Amino acid sequence: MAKKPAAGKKSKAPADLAPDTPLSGETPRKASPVPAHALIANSYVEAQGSGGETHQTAVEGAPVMTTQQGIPVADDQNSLKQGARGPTLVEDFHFREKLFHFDHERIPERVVHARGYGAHGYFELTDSLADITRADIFQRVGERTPAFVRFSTVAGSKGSFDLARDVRGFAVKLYTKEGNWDLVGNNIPVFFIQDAMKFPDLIHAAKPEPDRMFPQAQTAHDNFWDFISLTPESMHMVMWTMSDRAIPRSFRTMEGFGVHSFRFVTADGKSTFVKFHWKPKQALQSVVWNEAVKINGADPDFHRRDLWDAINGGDFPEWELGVQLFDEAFADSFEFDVLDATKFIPEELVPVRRVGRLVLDRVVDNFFAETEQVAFCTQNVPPGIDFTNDPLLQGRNFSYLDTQLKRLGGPNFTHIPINAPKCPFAHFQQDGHMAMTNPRGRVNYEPNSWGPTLGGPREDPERGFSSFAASEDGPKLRIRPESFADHYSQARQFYVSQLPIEQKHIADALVFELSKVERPDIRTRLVSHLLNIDKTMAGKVAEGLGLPELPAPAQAARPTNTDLAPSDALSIVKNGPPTFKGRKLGILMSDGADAALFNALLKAINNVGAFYEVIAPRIGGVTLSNGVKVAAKQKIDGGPSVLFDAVAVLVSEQGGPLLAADAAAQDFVRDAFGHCKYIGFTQEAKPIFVKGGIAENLDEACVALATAKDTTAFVEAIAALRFWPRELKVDMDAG
Ligand code: HDE
Repeated sequence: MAKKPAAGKKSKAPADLAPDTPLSGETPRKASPVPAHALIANSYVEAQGSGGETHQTAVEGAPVMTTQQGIPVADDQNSLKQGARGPTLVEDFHFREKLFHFDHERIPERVVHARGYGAHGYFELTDSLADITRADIFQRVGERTPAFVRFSTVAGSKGSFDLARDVRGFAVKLYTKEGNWDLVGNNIPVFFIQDAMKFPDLIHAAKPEPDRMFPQAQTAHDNFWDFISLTPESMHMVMWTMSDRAIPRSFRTMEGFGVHSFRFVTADGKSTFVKFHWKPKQALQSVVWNEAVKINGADPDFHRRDLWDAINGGDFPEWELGVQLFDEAFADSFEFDVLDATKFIPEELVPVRRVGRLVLDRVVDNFFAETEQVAFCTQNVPPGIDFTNDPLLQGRNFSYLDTQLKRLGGPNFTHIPINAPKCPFAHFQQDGHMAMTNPRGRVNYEPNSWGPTLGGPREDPERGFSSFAASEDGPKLRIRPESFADHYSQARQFYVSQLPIEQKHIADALVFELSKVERPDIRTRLVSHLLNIDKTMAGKVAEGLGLPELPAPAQAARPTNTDLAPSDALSIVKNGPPTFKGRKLGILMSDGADAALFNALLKAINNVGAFYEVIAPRIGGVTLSNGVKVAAKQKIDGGPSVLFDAVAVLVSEQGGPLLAADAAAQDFVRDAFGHCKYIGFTQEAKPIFVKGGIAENLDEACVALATAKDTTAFVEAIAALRFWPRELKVDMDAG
């Protein structure tokens, strides 16, 4: 046996980190209550110490570490052994407890929407709906209801990257005074399928293929497009997921939708149909595909970091709650079935009435306890809100409760603080794994004869939830209604509502995805559906795929209605922000950069409520022309331009050629240009543009910065976010 060095010597425990000030964004740890006796300094001398003994002492002011049972821990560095080099003893309960707990740290990730990020906030009512619903949350203008929101991607696993091309979950838990209301929506108002029966197939097809377990978090593979091309009802949703809606710039810049038609119900039982919308105050914004691919490498946590930074920076994300209200008469006259989740109701037909605002103002204290353990259930609705017969919603009402049992391990997940109602609650459900709030007293059943004080909670026919008294009749059938049969008209309506640049992105995305599909027949089959949506688009996709000839259009159960009016609300670019507020400018700098210009730029950025980051050759920062040192947020190769909404290059005469030789700096300007971003620059930046291959093509969105006035004009201009005409010049798919 090899002789172990330093036998009998105890290795030093790592120094305790006890920073006085937490690092940015860190919440100071709350001390857990420890018994006073535990605060005695715990020091010991080694059994076999022969010089160099380590005396560990308690860190003054820090809580003493204990086991889960509260027993103070003397040594968290070494397991208990028989002799310094001997076997570890089973009696070491601290060691066993630590490993046992670690071994069980994981719970099953969500089968869909595994990767997500949550934050706390509140909903504030701005317009009363008291005449339409008895729901308590909609009664009193100005009243705030606590909220927790979790955003997510659908297909990727928990550790996947944020900028997958995917639908985003937009799940809102509202802790109302009459129980929790979970509005579990998406950032797209329609869905792939009409009947919950098909959900497992859809998800199996979208997830990594089961034999090889790739590709991760991508729909660009055979199984997905095979299923989709055999499921014409998905065509409308596919238009949305191939659009830039599926690659949002931020959770803050996307809309949310309840998708299904729900019901509002008054105290006297009158029902109004309702569709829910979340409209971002930050306006709509997405990235471009080539950028998304690069963001995933540069910062896989791009969306969660953005939300964390915005909230901690005091720029609280906000959405307005909008409702589309309609009655049976509208439902009967509408061209599509309001129970069909592959259809939406254009805002031009039924206006979106804004009735409240959702503000996210607090990040979580602990990701696992809150974001991972939050359990949304579509069936959580308070009195005044009710379901419709949408077969997707009906299926979801079963699935969500069921999935929480598996994920959280027992029926008492409502005892976890993030899931518990914040209003009084009382019932006779008891026991089970990890019960925390069993009912008190002798009585755990009803009816009982113990009277109002001892007898526990009783039902209240007045206040209690009562379902809308819909009358249903008919034979039992496994069938889709005729009224669900049109699969292409709204897909077309969505497509024709887009600006040409947005239509180009849809066709490009289809070409990209289908080019990853190995079986030519699947590619062709999908194009046969596109022909029923828009012939020009289908032609472009076919050309992009190199199809020898166009297939015949897919057989359609209903002919495409080409007369549906385009809707401006469906375009992202038409609904962009009026200013650069809440966006981020990346400033690439070198030593000697013009101090006056830099300060003017910062002032202009601050004036509009935007953010900036300095990117420099060294993380230590740069020294400006006036000798002032500026810290960098990113070293050049860690801060590529894809992370920013616009960029500026402020370099000195020496800095220009220096950075021009750096591949990361070349990429910085080349990508900013290729992604149609606005670029502000000092003349000294020209060598970088030359090496980046863009010097010859500078256009009006490449803005020279010489004076303070230039910086104000630049910050005004960048509110446009992109200069799209450039794309037609730099993209070989353009035409
Ligand atoms: Fe979900 N969905 N879903 N879904 N869904 C889940 O529940 C399901 C659907 C949505 O941040 C699961 O807690 C079925 C539509 C979001 O925790 C599961 C069907 C919409 C989230 C489930 C659908 C959604 C989920 C997995 C077809 C938009 C994440 C983990 C009938 C309106 C919530 C979980 C969070 C999560 C089932 C379709 C949104 C398995 C059966 C349509 C935002 O229960």
